[in-house]
Amino acid sequence: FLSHPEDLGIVAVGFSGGQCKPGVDAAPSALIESGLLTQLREELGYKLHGDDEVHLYTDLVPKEDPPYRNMKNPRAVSNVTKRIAEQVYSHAKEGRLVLTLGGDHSIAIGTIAGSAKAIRERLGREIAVIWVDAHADINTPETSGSGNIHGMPVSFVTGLATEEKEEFFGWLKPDNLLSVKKLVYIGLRDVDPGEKRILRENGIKAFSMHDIDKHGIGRVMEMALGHIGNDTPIHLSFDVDALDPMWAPSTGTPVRGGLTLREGDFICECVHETGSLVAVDLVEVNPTLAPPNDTGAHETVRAGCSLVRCALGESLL
Ligand code: 4U7
Ligand code: MN
Ligand code: MN
Ligand code: MN
Repeated sequence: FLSHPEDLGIVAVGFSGGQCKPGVDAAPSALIESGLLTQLREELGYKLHGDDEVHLYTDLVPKEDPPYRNMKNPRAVSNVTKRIAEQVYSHAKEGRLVLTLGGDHSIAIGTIAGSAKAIRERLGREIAVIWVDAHADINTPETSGSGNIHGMPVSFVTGLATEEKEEFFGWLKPDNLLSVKKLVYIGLRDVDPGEKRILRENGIKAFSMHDIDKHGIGRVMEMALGHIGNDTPIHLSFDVDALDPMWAPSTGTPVRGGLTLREGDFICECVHETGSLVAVDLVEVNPTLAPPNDTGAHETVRAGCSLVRCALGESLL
């Protein structure tokens, strides 16, 4: 699905407005400083495209941004994700694989909107999304208990949540949307009651940690990719909190009982192996959330780098 499989578009998103804890905006710099982009260039042979800048989007964050329909920072998140959608779209339209480094998971509203539209226009195809996360992130503004938009991105990109007003995600058009039939979750273990109802009522495919314990990650990946079907462009959205806090403690909403680092890497390798990958997001790394003198932040950044390298083909022999 890529015109130039060795060309990689990079979007570095230093944005934390989809939730309340500062620090997740520092992740792209931390990942880059630990050598991620150099590794992709020198070890994996990618040609990197991008503006070599970690975007902070400060010009898009209004001074006053009171809640709307229970959403916190709604104008900021809407403005920023609209801009991210344009950035991802412009890479994907050129036939590049797109790597977005978050940022909190609200940014996936932008990444998916951008890749869905580009793949539609370029190939006349719908994308599939593999959402790897402890959480389902499919609250609507009305079902959300927290009001944090990083718990809602899937409801917006699937059109389950809608809003007319341009300044509150009204810019999302049918071209930007993902079909609920083409969505698969892996790693779920902390799903709100309202989200469970949404998953059930829409027949959304989800593999929880229970399913991984029962079948093993190998069988789960066969089933997940089988659900999507061969020959479908894949957007991988990886929330580092899918990993067990043992491997990725520095994240805003850690949940025990998660994936091992090796299981996370394996998921990414399987997605790479399909040859159908068109976009990858790595989100929710928060290098500031670790006790001082603790190795947690370093370990989390290292885990994030490993996941990205696996998705981009490091394990190929
Ligand atoms: B993340 C939560 F209530 N469901 O909506 C919510 F448990 O991107 C958590 O997956 C959302 O880290 C977590 O606030 C969002 C909560
Ligand atoms: Mn999560
Ligand atoms: Mn998430
Ligand atoms: Mn989280």
